[in-house]
Formats: sequence, structure tokens, C-alpha cells
Amino acid sequence: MYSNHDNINILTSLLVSWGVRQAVVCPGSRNAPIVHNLYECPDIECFAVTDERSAGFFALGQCQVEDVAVVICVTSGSALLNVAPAVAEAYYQHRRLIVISADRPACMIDQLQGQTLPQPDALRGIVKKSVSLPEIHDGTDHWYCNRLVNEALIEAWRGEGGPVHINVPITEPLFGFDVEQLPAEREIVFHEGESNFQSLIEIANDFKKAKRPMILIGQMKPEDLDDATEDLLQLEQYTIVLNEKLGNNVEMPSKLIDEMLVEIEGDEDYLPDFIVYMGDTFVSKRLKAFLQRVKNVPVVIVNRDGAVHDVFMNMTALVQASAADTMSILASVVTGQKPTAYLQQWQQVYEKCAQRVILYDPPYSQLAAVRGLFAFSREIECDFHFANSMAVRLGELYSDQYIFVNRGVNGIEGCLSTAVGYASAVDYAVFCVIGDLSFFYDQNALWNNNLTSNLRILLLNNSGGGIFSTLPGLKESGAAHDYIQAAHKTTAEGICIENNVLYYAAHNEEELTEGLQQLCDTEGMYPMLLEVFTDMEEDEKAFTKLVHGDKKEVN
Ligand SMILES: Cc1ncc(C[n+]2csc(CCOP(=O)(O)OP(=O)(O)O)c2C)c(N)n1
Ligand SMILES: [Mg+2]
Repeated sequence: MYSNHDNINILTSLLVSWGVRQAVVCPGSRNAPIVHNLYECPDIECFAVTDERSAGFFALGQCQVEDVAVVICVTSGSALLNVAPAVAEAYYQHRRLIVISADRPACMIDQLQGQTLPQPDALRGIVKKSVSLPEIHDGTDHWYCNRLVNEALIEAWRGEGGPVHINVPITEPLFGFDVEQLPAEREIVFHEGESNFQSLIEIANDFKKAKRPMILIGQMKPEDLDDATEDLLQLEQYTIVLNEKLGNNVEMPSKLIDEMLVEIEGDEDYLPDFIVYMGDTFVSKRLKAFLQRVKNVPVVIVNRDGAVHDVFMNMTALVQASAADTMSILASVVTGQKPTAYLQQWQQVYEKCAQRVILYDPPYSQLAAVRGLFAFSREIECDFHFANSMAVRLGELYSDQYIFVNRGVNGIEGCLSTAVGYASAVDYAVFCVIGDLSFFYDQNALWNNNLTSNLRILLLNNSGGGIFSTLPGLKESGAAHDYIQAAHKTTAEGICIENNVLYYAAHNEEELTEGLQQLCDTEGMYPMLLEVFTDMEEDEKAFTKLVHGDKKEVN
């Protein structure tokens, strides 16, 4: 029987699947349930050593035989500090010493409880990674615990290998041993190496066998996408590839991911049975929620850093490789194959959404402004920067080219400055589409001697944070308008005059058309700004109509 503390059982199960077979255990009460599990586990042999300092070196000696990973398990408090000399030695010898310390729950630290000290980072600098596991109360805790153990073990194995620290808070009662079996835990299989072709070929062969294979490409540098373009186009002939405009450098209309997901209303038939995910983030929250429902199928995450980004909370493998290599291998394996029926299924939904977007002629609104910008700028050599909030969502809807956006942490504070910097480094037009709060926040972007005449700003001024009107339930709050949307009446005219930026304003359809014509005249000597004043509610209505069509759902 195993401990009735789930975090200990998850840890034990993963140690076994990662091939750990030896554990050096030191006496203590807080770590007793962990020692109990290691002892109960038929795959692991325990070795008792009382002095933690010596136990650490004893474990190091075991690591040296055939370069295996060995656990050293200690109780809370100074017991952990006593393994530091052995851990430091293991660090420089690249030995896989897995330090497991028992701890009290975080709320009890520094509260004059016995035998406690701040443990999570106690070995910082001499371990490759430290994690502190959560105690498990729900599915999210379980996923988090599993992920942290996998992450720590990936680091122990990565490169030349090295020690890692797994801290395990355990709330009393400590001793209950009524769990019959260890849980079957997801192991994230790590395929290391810049050009990990063999693993990729195996993955590609399994991908080919899948009935509903899906490729996902999150935000990527355009240069990295360029390297993969031809293979990507080939893969698109075979199966569904979902990428937003921040992960797509091919000139083509938007994939309309949000619109398609609204259309299929979460229908399980559209869930993939094999995912290969390259690149970073997606803007679409719906996509993340939809794909979190995928369970027990291969979910392969590929990035050059070999970093665990478990976006959908279900990754099964991590491949350290470039997107270009991955797409090239996937494409070579599926070449000559018939398109999957799964692709056709998605294409039908796409056609319906695309029709809706093409046919919808929005009334005067932010939508009309962004749609108009793309229509007017079609023939111009230019790049697009979109700010966060609704701007990037409108860009995703209407752009047929790559868009830059600060999506690393989604801040609104530097979108304009980033575009200004970008414009200073190229000799063609740079359009920056930005909401009012983001613009006024970052107005110092224009107080800059390096402002260049190729900068074109489309300021979508809806007098506040319009995105918050799309949040269901927030309208009920009395604070919504003034305090959350931060409603205001500021305009950009004065800022533009002060900074030698040509200023145009639009309050209706005619002025919008004229303003866009001006903005797209790229011969001008000065940077330009077109401020489009719209009504937040009208913007929201138009957006909802486009995304939802005749579906009733809001947001
Ligand atoms: C630095 C920072 N502060 C706060 C936020 C939270 N935030 C996200 S969107 C948003 C409103 C942006 O308003 P606006 O630029 O006018 O765009 P709109 O919502 O009207 O499209 C805010 C405050 C953030 N992303 N970054
Ligand atoms: Mg706004």
C-alpha cells in the first residue's frame, strides 16, 4: 500500500517511469511517507544512511556506476542543507542526484514551527532545477505536480546531466497508507538535441498513421517561418494546420480559428488524435480551451530550447528541434498521401466562416477601420504591428500577412514604442494599429528623436478598454465603465502636434475613408496618425456579429 498523499504517489510513479532504481533514504518523520513509498515500490531499492552529508556522497558514489540517477531523500529543515556539499560535487561532475526533501506546507514556513526553513530554493546555484510540488486538491494541482516532476527530471537528464531538487510539502496527518496502486502518470518523453532527426522521423511516421492529425504553430519569428514555408504548404494539403497571423508568414487570409470554434460548438469530432505544436503562444483562448479537452493521445511539443510549455495541459513528448526541421520531416513522410478526411471536415467549417467574413460589411466601427486599412494598404510594401487587446484580434481577423505583436506577456505598455523602433530600422512603411489606452499609456514612444516618416499609426479610440465589454458578467459590475474600462475623453491631437506627427481624425465613414487614404500615402515626409473615434458598444456588436454569425453564444 502506498501513501495517501497524492503528490508523493505522482512523484514515485514518475521516478519509476524515468528509470530511477536506487534511493538513499535518511531518517525523519516529515519524509517518512516518501521513504515508505520508495520502500514499497518494487522497482526501487532503498539504502538507509543517517548522516545526510555522508548520505549525499554515498548516493553520488552510486550515481557514478553506469551514470545512473539516484534519489537522496531527506526530511525538512537543516537535513536538506546537509546534502549541499554532495550536491555541489554532483553539479560539477554532471551526476543525476535527485534530491527529494519533505517540507511543511508553505503557510507554515517562518512561523516558529519546528524543523523548517525556506527550502524551495535552498540549493539554488548547485542544482539544474528546483521545484516545489503542490499538494493535490483538484485536477489542476495534479497536472501541475506531474508537470513539475517531469520538468525536474528532464533537467536532470538534459545535456550532460546534473542534480535537481524536488521539494515536497506534506500536510499532516503524515501517515495513511491506503492507496493500493501508484497512479499511471504521464511521462513527458524528452527528445533532446538540435537536430533530433531520428525521433522526428518516428514521430512523423506515427503522425501519418493518425486519423485526425493536427499541426499547430504559435507565435514565431518570420525568419524562422520562412525556412519552413514550402514544407508547411505541403502539410496544409494533407491535414489541418492552425496558425494565427503571428505564426504565419504566408500571404493568405486568416484561418479564422475563433470563428471556426464558435461554429463547431465544441463538437468532439473535431478533436485531434495527434498534435504537433511548434512556436510559442496563441491569442485564441477558445483554441486553448478546446484543445485542453484532448486526452490520452500524442501531443508533441517542439521547440529549439527543449522547453516544457504544456499549453493544453496534455503534452506527452518534448522534442528539441527547429520548426523547419520538424516540418521538413513531417512533409517528407506525408508526401503523396491523400488528404485526411479530417482536413476536409475542417475545410467545410472554414468555408462557411470565410463566407461570413467576406460578406460582412461592418458599419462604421473599429472593424471597419482595420478592414479598410488592409484594403487600402494592399499594394504597399509594409509591415504591421498590432497592439494587444482588440487590435490584435482585429488584425488576426483581417490581415493576410504576418503581424508583429508583443504577445510574450501581452503588455499594453510598449506596443507603440516597439513599432517606432521597428520603423526606425526599415525603409518601408510600418503600420501600427493600437487601441486608445495602449496608445496613451505609451505616448512617450513619440517623444523620441528617432521617429521616422515611414511610421503610420491607426489609433482605434473607443474611449476606454473595449475588450472588457466582451467579458461576460462584467457588465453587471458598477465599476465596469469608469474603473475597469477606464473610460476617458482624451484625444491624440495635441500629442501629435507636439511631436511633429501629422494628425487625421475620423468620426464617420467618409472621414475614415479619407483618413485611410492619407495614412496609406507613403510618400509623406512625416510620420502620420489617424485617430478613429468609435462607440465601444457598436464595436462590440459588430465584432460579435462577425465572430458568432447566427450562433447565440456571447464571447
Ligand atoms: C501593462 C498592462 N497593464 C494592463 C493590462 C490589462 N489590459 C489588457 S487590455 C487593456 C485595455 C486596453 O485598452 P485599449 O488599448 O483602449 O484597447 P481596447 O480594449 O479598447 O481594444 C488592459 C488595461 C495589460 N495588458 N498590460
Ligand atoms: Mg480602447
